[in-house]
Amino acid sequence: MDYLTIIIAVVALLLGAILSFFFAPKIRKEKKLNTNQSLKDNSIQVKNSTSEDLFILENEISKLKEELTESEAKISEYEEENKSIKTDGDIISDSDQTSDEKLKELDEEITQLKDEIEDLEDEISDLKKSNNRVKEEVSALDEKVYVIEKEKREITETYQQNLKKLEETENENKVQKESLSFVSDILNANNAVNEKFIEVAHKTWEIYSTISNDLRYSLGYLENNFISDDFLEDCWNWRNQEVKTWIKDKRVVAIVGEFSAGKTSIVNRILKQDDPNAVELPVKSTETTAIPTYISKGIDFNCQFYSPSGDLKNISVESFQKVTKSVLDDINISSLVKYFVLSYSNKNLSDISILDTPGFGSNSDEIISKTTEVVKEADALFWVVDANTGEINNSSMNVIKENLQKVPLYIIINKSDTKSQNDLNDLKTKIEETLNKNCINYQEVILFSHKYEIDELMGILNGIAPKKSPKVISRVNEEINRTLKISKASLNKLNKETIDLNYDVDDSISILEQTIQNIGHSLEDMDDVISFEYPLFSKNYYKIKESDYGRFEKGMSQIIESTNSLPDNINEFRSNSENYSMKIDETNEIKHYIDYLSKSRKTFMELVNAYNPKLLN
Ligand SMILES: Nc1nc2c(ncn2[C@@H]2O[C@H](COP(=O)(O)OP(=O)(O)OP(=O)(O)O)[C@@H](O)[C@H]2O)c(=O)[nH]1
Ligand SMILES: [Mg+2]
Repeated sequence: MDYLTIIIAVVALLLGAILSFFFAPKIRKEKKLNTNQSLKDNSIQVKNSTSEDLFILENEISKLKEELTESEAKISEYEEENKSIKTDGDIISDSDQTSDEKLKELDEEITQLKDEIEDLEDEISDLKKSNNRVKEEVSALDEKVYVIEKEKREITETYQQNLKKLEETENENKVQKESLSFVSDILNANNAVNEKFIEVAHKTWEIYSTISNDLRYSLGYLENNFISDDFLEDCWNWRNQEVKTWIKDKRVVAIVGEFSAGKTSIVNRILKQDDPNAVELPVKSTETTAIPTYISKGIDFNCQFYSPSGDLKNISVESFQKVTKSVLDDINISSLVKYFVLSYSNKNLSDISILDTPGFGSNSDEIISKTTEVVKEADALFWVVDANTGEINNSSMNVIKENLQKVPLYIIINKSDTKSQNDLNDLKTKIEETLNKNCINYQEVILFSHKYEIDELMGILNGIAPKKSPKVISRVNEEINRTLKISKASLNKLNKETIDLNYDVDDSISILEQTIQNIGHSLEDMDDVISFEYPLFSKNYYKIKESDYGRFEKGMSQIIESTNSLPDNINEFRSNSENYSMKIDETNEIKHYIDYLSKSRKTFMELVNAYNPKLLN
């Protein structure tokens, strides 16, 4: 390769580099403009773009510097060669001259390039300065953004909290409105227009009060008055059963257990059988049933409630359905409502009355006492366990042990649809073991789900023996008759004793009379032996003949003797008279008692005969 070719290559290379540098500033300028624009738009983007620009420029400058060094090296190499040619006396050709000129031009261009590089370096330094400024601005902006974002976060948090509070208050208001409207419905409820109920309530109340007042009082005379507190409780239960048509002569089954175990769903399942449109009882995944609810057969659907004072009142189905635990949480409804009484014309309910109860949960103590109170009327209990909670827990075991062992107990493992058959078998075995370990008497453990058929469950319900109504009325009748018989026998005995005592009194009177008579006789006798003398010459005097003195002395000692016996005779008379009058009082008392008891019995018999004479059998 000759020198000329080398020079041309170097020049071309340099020209290429120079050209690229001529256009680069333009691009950079545009970039800078764009960068400034984006700075305004977004400080972070500006910062990144400026750094990128700098990076590119610095890269290009270092590349140019490398190329420049390379060119300078080649030029000096070429000059060296040129010098050596000239020194060797070679002929300098035209082309050599041209190359000198070109070298010169190249030199100039290099100088120009150096200037250009200097300019670029100045520009870089400016750019760095502006970059720093931008960085400062960006960091100031960042700070502001941070503060604004913090404020925004705080405001959002406060907003969210307020929103939550608002929702809570709205919910509370809703619940309070619902509970108020429920209480107002209850307070304004009309008495159920059920003449039969009113008549039975009235008649049985009269019978109950005759037993608890008149008869109890009249029988109070007896040491072992059979009308004890326990007997009166039996009478009250009898009266309740007579009045409560929803339990009278029915198998009463109470469904109990922890909340959300699915107790109400079991009732709904039975109600829905054969009647898909039956009014359902409220069911939720949270604590729901708030008031015990009886479900039994009636001519039509009917929604009523039974008050603690024994009134049956009507309530709308809407009011009934809006009552859940959350609605009644803050009000003590037990003073207004004892339980709801619903009737359905559902043939599955013939002879059966189901009592759905509030589940044990948050405020269990109160629920336990309320439930224990109402389940007293039941003939059997169904304890419902959610298959998903597994075991019956300790507190439930205690509730069962302490309060629910008076009638047959069945265990239902509910929601069985959510478990495999194997799991259910294991659970059943586990529950049976726990029941046995805790000495809890139970009939059987049943698997159920609201998705199952109800035949098996209904079979168990129908097999429960209804509790026998306590035979209090016939018992009262028998006891009155027995008491009257005893009292009359006592009266006869008293009459006899009075007659005997009367004789005693007569005897003591006779003795007293006799003593007094004896004294009289002695005095008369003594009087016979004393004669009054009127001598002429002396004072008057009494005299007893010596032969009569014996009589006189005898009379005297008889008088002394009789007089001495008088106090005893009087005492005997007194004591006999007292005994006699006591017997008379006793006799009068028992006569009066027999009269009173006979009258009470008469009232009682009239009331029972007017209500239901069969009760006397
Ligand atoms: N998978 C399934 N879920 C059920 C079943 N029975 C009830 N549930 C659900 O369990 C939840 C509670 O049901 P409820 O019937 O209200 O339970 P409860 O025992 O009456 O509850 P409280 O009235 O609060 O004592 C509801 O979400 C029902 O849908 C069942 O057999 N299977
Ligand atoms: Mg319920």
